[in-house]
Amino acid sequence: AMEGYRGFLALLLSALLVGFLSVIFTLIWVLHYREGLGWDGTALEFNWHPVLVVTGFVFILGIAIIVYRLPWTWKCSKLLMKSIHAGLNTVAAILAIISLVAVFDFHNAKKIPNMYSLHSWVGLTAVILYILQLLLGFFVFLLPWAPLSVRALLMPIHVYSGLFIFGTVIAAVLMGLTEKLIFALKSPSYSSLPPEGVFTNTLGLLILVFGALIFWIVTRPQWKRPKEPNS
Ligand code: ASC
Repeated sequence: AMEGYRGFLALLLSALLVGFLSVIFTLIWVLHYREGLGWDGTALEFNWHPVLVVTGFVFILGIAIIVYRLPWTWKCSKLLMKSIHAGLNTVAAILAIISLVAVFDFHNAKKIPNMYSLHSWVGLTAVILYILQLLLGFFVFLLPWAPLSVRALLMPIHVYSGLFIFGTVIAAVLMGLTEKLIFALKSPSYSSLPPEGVFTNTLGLLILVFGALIFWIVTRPQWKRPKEPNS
């Protein structure tokens, strides 16, 4: 059990470090290599899109997925842990929605077409599924009214959907980084591997590694929260 605990801590600290670095890299990208942040219909407003997506939809969602795995919370009530899980996911959903407002607002101000790219289709699919997942989780698992039979039936779907959405977000992020670099890097072009290309490719790899660590942590059966007799 001690060995398992040390392994868990090593993986958790690695995930926190890589997730935190992903957020920092995104900030450095928009503040140093791009034009910075603002809310004025220009590229400064667009830049909120990657910042809010990586902070909310990648980092906070990743933490929300593994929050039941933290051994020191196992003596906390299930209701408290569900509230933390729901609260983190609500914050992530709000950031994801503001990130969409930023990009649509920027497109409309600049007369750039909306919803034509694969990035936008995959990303919007993830946001819609996430909102449905949040509502399902709230009404079925957090509020006390749903019978145990309904909870037991929907729990595997909730777990599967959560991981599917997380994976879909990471796929959308990688496509978004790619298309932004192809659009924005003209001279020197992306194909000549300028410093911004190297930096942002590295950001993409960090996000992929964060996803890999969260997926590993959450799929270890021995790291699951011990189940209470009547829940
Ligand atoms: C819940 C909860 C669980 C599951 C279980 C059904 O609401 O706290 O552990 O649903 O009861 O599998």
